[in-house]
Amino acid sequence: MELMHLTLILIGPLVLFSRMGALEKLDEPVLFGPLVGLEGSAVDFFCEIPGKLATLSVHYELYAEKNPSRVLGEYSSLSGELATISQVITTKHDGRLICKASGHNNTDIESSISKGLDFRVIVPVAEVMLISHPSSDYIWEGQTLTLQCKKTKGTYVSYDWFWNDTPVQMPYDKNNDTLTIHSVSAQNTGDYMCVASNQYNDTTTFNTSSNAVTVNVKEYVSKPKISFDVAKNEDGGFTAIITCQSTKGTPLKFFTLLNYTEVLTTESTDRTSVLFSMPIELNRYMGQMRCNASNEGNWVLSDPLSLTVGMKLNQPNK
Ligand SMILES: *[C@@H]1O[C@H](CO)[C@@H](O)[C@H](O)[C@H]1NC(C)=O
Ligand SMILES: *[C@@H]1O[C@H](CO)[C@@H](O)[C@H](O)[C@H]1NC(C)=O
Ligand SMILES: *[C@@H]1O[C@H](CO)[C@@H](O)[C@H](O)[C@H]1NC(C)=O
Ligand SMILES: *[C@@H]1O[C@H](CO)[C@@H](O)[C@H](O)[C@H]1NC(C)=O
Ligand SMILES: *[C@@H]1O[C@H](CO)[C@@H](O)[C@H](O)[C@H]1NC(C)=O
Ligand SMILES: CC(=O)N[C@H]1CO[C@H](CO)[C@@H](O)[C@@H]1O
Repeated sequence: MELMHLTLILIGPLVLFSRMGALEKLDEPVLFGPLVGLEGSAVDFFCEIPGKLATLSVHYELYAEKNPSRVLGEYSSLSGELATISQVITTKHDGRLICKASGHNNTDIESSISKGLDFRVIVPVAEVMLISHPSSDYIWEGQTLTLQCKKTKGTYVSYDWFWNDTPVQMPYDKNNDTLTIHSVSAQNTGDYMCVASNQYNDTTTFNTSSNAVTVNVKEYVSKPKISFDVAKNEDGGFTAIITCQSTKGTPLKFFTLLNYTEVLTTESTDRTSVLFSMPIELNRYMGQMRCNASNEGNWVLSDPLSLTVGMKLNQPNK
């Protein structure tokens, strides 16, 4: 029993060795041809085994490395000639191509595979559309604006971005087909457009422009400043002219005059300030005036202002 076991182990490797010895392995073939092709164009790839005997018939097959179960083209070289494999280029050819050489109608010859040929298939870029996120008519300052240049067709595409017809200069993140502006400000308002392009060779390039997208950045109102002047009326009474001013903020702005919390009056304006006038009595505390500035984005209260007009009257007729 011990002995038989030992014999089997010895015989195993011997059988394997003799079978391998009977197989003739082809040398590695070399695949060559152009490195780039236009979709739909005709391209010839070539494959050969350098130094091979002319008498050996070899069958060559072209594959995409990513899909080894699908033969893209083949050629039988019966008298040692260079294998020419003609192809009409489709996106299946994009990536690493390999050539497999095997014995023509001879399974006793072990096949071999070439090194890869990195081939790029250029599909001319077409129909790009600029999509904005958020997609509303306007965006508030501080938000993130993302613009995507979405293509329908095209490979190896690069993108150029335009703002009011000039190349985008402001800081942004550019990633593939997307432009991201973090924390937009009013300066980012304008018309955006992208141009997608790809290139086949030095003279043949393709490009296509997107639609323009108008981005309107709205600003929040800044804290209003409240101040007042006093004017003397014709009838001898006095009027306080209260100014509320918010230098920043997208119109339409609303200014509300408050006596502490009580709303006295509201005005809307597309300017930076409004004037409120109010009859006052001298040497009397008229209240704690504040103004509230708002637009659709936010509202901010001013500091309070004590409205007291004391006056030493130095008029000669008094
Ligand atoms: C660009 O897009 C491709 C495909 O959509 C993706 O695989 C790749 O990760 C992207 N590149 C970056 C830097 O995000
Ligand atoms: C680029 O490709 C076009 C179309 O195939 C061809 O007519 C042209 O001669 C090529 N130009 C160069 C510089 O190879
Ligand atoms: C797009 O192509 C045209 C010619 O077809 C060229 O004049 C223009 O400069 C190209 N635009 C870009 C952004 O590459
Ligand atoms: C503001 O409120 C104070 C206290 O309630 C009051 O005395 C004053 O008359 C008010 N002023 C106006 C202008 O309404
Ligand atoms: C300020 O104005 C806004 C918008 O009109 C309003 O919602 C808010 O209550 C006001 N604030 C005060 C303190 O009156
Ligand atoms: C007899 C035999 O197997 N013939 C094959 C030789 O190879 C070609 C392809 O190159 C086949 O079409 C034949 O059937």
